Amino acid sequence: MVLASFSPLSSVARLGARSSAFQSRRFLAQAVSATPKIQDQAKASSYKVVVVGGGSAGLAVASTLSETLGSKAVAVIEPSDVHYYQPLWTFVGAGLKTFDESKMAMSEVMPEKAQWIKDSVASFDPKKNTVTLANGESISYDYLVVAAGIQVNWGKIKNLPETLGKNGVTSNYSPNSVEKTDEFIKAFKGGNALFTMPSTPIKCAGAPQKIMYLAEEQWRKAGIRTKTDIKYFTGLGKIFAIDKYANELLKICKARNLNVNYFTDLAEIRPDSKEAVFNVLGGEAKGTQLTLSYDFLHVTPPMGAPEFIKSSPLSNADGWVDVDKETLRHNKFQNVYALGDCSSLPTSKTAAAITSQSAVLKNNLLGDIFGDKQVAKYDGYTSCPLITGSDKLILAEFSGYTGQPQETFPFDQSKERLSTYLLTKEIIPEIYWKSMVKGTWDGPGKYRKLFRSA
Ligand code: FAD
Ligand code: UQ1
Repeated sequence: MVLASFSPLSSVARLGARSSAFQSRRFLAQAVSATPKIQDQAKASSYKVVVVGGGSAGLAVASTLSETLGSKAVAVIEPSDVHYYQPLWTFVGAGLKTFDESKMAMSEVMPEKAQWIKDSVASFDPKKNTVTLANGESISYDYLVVAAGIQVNWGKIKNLPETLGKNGVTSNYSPNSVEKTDEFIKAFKGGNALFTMPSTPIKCAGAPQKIMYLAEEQWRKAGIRTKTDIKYFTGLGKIFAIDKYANELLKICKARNLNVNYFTDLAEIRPDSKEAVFNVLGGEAKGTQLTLSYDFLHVTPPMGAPEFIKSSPLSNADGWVDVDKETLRHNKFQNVYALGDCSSLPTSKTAAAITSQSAVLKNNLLGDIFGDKQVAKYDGYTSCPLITGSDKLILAEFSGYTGQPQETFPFDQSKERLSTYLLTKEIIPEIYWKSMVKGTWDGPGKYRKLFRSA
């Protein structure tokens, strides 16, 4: 395979310089029909790099790799016609953004020089350097990047699949129900409002409580707060993993009369009696169940590693793609990398984390290809913009590896602010569409260094 001439040493540094070319490419992509990007299945079945998943992580990586390695060198295997900017769903659920603003046709965001294979991966054979598609076809690679996201296990809550989107039961975690959250919040007339967070790992661990703050604000403004009881149930023992932010969140819950319950995991919904049943996982009542009636129920379902990864040789004991936490290289198969929600990286699963992870992965993979041994290392950076009202936000930024804050700005980000709210609502989505999916945003690290050195 012929590769474009490229110096791997400066691969990540040069991403920014290419951004204007990338921006104009998006408009070009909109003008061109989607079909040429979809692989003619009869042609290539072998690629320099195969990327599994065209979500936040897959596109951030595939854009740069396909620009660098040239047409036909990179394939993205992705079954969905639509790409979602999921972080916007908290705003959509509260009626602060439209659902349409969170989505883009996959054909518009798929990198122009990448081959889009519109199918799912069914299985991996890393010893033979192949993946098998759902249609039975085999695709081979020199390098594999796994970016297939997390699996949302709706069926693990009894009756959730059939009750979702009906009679006050909703979730911001599905494109099919996120607009129902807004509808049900606005239709609510008072009573019991429950918000849940499971005991499993999830994407964006702050989202289950962000929607509670936004709903409470709306009900207060609508004058029904005094006849509304709001309870938050988490399967975990803390409201947020990092104490600096958890302490502020607890103050807010206290001031706004939001009742926080730990080690209580939603197990069942009884739609006829409008009851939610929780398993108690800790404390004196451990092993018992708690049943509460609801008038509004926002569910964050349990999540886990995708089944097709869990059952593959790529997974660790918990089912995640087993990669080195610094280099993102697979611990057993040297030509395999993973990032994002499906990876074993022991940090909080967010799009923000992927900004740093993708830069590290691209540096290291291009280093393999071009024979450069300068290894980049991921430090566990992640972020959770904790929206606490329609004009305020706590911008948690930290390393999941050290548990220490890693804040970008020269002010205390644990305090609620309008500036960080506007940044998250208006500026970061622009960065996402104009830069992150085009592979030119490697996170706010350089701004953090700039502010720290000033
Ligand atoms: P995804 O973006 O989910 O993409 C995975 C892709 O893989 C999908 O396109 C899927 O179709 C594809 N795929 C799945 N199975 C296969 C298969 N078998 N073969 C091929 N392709 C496959 N993050 C933040 O940084 N900030 C926030 O404020 C924030 N808020 C959030 C709020 C909500 C309500 C939600 C749901 C998420 C939020 N996130 C936030 C998390 C963020 O959206 C995810 O962490 C991020 O999208 C993960 O990217 P990913 O590429 O790993 O997975
Ligand atoms: C970020 O870079 C990012 O990716 C585009 C997010 O995803 C939605 C985020 O939520 C955050 C907070 C960041 C970090 C960016 C800045 C400017 C602090």
